[in-house]
Amino acid sequence: MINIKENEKLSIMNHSCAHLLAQAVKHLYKEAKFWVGPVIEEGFYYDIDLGDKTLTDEDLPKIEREMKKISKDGKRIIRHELSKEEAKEMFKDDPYKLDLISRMDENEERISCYSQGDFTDLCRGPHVDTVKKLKYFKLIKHSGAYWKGDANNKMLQRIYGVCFETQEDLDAYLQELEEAKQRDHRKIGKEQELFMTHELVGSGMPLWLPNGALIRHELENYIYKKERDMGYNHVYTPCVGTVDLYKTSGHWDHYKENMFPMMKVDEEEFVLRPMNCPHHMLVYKNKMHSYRDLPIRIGEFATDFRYEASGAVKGLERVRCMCQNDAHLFVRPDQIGDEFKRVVSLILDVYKDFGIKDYKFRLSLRDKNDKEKYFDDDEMWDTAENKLREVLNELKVDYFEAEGEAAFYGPKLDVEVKPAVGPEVTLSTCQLDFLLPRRFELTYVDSNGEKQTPVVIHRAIFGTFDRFTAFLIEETKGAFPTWLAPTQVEVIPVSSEFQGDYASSVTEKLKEAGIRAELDDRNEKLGYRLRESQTKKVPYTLILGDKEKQDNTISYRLHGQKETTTISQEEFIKLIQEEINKKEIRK
Ligand code: TSB
Ligand code: ZN
Repeated sequence: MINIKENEKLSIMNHSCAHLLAQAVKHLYKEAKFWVGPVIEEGFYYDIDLGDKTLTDEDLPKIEREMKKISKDGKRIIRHELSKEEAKEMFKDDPYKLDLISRMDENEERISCYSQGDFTDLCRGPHVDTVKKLKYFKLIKHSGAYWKGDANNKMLQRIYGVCFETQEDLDAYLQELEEAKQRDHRKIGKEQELFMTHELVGSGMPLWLPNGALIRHELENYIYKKERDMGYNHVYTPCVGTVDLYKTSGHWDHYKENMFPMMKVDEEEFVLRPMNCPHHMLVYKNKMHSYRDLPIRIGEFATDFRYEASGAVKGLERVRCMCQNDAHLFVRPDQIGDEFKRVVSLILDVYKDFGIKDYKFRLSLRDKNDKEKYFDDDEMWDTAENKLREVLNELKVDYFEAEGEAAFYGPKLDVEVKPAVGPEVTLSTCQLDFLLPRRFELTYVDSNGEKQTPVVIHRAIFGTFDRFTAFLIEETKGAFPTWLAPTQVEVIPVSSEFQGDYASSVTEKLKEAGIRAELDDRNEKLGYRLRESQTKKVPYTLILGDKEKQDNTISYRLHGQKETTTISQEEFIKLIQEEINKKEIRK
């Protein structure tokens, strides 16, 4: 999908279109006051104070019509420059614009405004020279948005839109948008009964339904086996810890705003854990280690709780209760490179198995000026960051660097992917940490009998099962490969009266062979049941009529295909078992 913000011409048009939107809103709602209207990857939005009014879906076409009218009228867009004082005078009745003016750079003496007909807005520009050039636009959606993103502030009305140079470009974009909406894991998750949410459980706390839970079990088994093969040992630890645990780790000082508040039980002060590292440090510390024992790899499918802003919470992709596919690898300094490489190969291996091709590696570094978020030890950071660069260059993987994205304890290599809707997110992560082993006073005994401090690599291949499943749903559009599909085979007798028994015995046989088969012998038309099996995206649909019953065969149809193939029951079981065992993906 095109990134409008990165396209100079479209960026200017979309910015201008945000002003056009504001002008139309002002015509329709006299009391409207405007906060900011930036260009984003998907077009533009404007945050507007409409007093007590909350927008409804019916309002957008009305606003759009007014925008068209203004555009046809064809006024020129004119830039003026004012002094700060003049600007304050001009916007004296507008607290939002006054706030913006007061936050402008001290050195910025001149402030620019843009006018079109009866509407003037504070803006750096640039803009197109006439509203006539803004013809092919669409208002996409509206939502509430707290002023300055702070839940203690007033809720403003946000309107999103997009503008193109031609009708064809706009149509193509809207079609892509529609396709993305169809792929949205929240939509498919509901249709296929994968997960649900309920306000009584809380925001960002999804419930995995049986179909979703089946997929998750398969993912857990898959990665558990890989990790066992690579020498990981798995543990179970509680999803709470005391405040003191997180004071020791540094989370209390550097990660508190992402944590749920403390709760007191008897004399102990607990927090729901946001990460599992402190628990795993204690597991390591439970006994003495020799340099020969390292690397020690402690894995866990571990539940964590994080405070995510209510506006950021999204389906399974960004949750407040998540399960990490986590592990902490305790290594000697001379093992960092090799172990890091093993993690990166595992990531690449897993992505290959799932057919994931569209991703970017991001080297996430600290922001040197942010002493609050990042532990203050420049030498330690420089060593860790350089070590990661060195390994990445050796591995010859393409990556980009991003400052301010590191964890508070160290730099990371993150894998970034693009969901159907919304900004990029991190899936896998691999992080280098010299800090926590020091804070927990971890040691191993070296070949001279001296105590040394190990280095820790934090890594999550799936990231969380939650986010990875969200991603997988969108990648596959809900048509999961057979090994993951909640129902692998739908068995449909042409008529339940005549082939019902046969269909039932075939279903049983498949189940005995460990295949997730379902019988649909409802008294519904064949066409209806076939369509439903297609909508549910079941990989194999068996259609059993008289002929099949007579010959003891089955006819199957693959999801998304029209033709049927007839083979013996045994052949079918062999074929599907092979596909499941190989974890084949069909693209
Ligand atoms: C890898 N301590 C490390 C761990 O050892 C850690 O917690 N790293 S993390 O903060 O980057 O989180 C690990 C992964 O969890 C991320 O890469 C991301 O894929 C996933 N994740 C983070 N926040 C959320 C969330 N709110 N919802 C779903 N998944 C999330
Ligand atoms: Zn960790």
